[in-house]
Amino acid sequence: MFSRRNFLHTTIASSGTLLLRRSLRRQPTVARMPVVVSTWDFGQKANVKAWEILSKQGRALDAVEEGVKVIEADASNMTVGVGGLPDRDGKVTLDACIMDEYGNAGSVCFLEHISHPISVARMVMERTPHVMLAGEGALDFALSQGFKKENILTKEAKQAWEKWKKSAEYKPIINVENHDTIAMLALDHQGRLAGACTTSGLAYKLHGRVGDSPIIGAGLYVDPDIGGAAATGLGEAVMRTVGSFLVVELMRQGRTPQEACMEAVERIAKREKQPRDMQIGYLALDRNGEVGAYSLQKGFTYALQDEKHSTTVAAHYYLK
Ligand code: SD4
Repeated sequence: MFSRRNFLHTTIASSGTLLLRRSLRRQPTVARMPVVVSTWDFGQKANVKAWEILSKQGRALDAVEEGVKVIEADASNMTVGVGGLPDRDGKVTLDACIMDEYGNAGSVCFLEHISHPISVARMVMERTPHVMLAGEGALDFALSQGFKKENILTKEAKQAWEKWKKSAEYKPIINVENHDTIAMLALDHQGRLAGACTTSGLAYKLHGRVGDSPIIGAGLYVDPDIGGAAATGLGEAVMRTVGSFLVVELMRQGRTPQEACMEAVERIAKREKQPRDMQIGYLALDRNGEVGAYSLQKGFTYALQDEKHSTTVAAHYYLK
């Protein structure tokens, strides 16, 4: 029979377990304002640029845009902007989105010939009444705003595609060797939050395929009152679970950024049939500057910059 004594006992025991889980789940990366975090090791290079802005009391939105542009412009990086690997028809199609401290959002997807899709996404946010523009419409808009049409398929990316074509194995899988979308979250000295995410998506994808990265709530989400989250990895799995929105909503319900990332990854691990064939990484930053990161498999890293740290951190992961 249910008694008050049993009830107290159960409550104390389960809150003890909860506390233990919480302490195990916390990563020691509490940062002060301002702070910037971004996905993967190469995020460090992007953080340096973002920090130039944040350390001069600049706005988080400018920091994330300028930060990810460093990686978009880097032709040696084959998964973002210039130098990105093409789809299976040999076309480089880019996805990007951005959110500001008011929760405004802008996005472009399936965009060709433009080296800085993140800046086009920002203009969609600031200069149109819309959130998302796609394909030719996004290109027309970019050109109307003064962007130049460029060839962003580098010699190296073309050669890699030609080599792939010989076997033309259609296997757009992201695993531990094949990744690199840049997503960045920043909190500035005034506590303004912003996020940006930009990618060329899966290499050799079907022409027209759009991933999670430009989808508000999937690849990126910022709620100014709670925090922000971003995803990298196999976009289809992130989209099916509206991953970044989920992470932010879990934080709203009281989870730490770390707990929220873990729960979102666990959800994917449980519902995907072959989780070992993919990689997913979440990064979260709450409005107090606390950071969380977690991935499905070993190998996900993120870069963090604040007044005291400039570092890359290997995230904990689910599949051992
Ligand atoms: C996509 N999420 O297009 C992107 C790819 C990625 O690390 O994040 N790669 O599915």
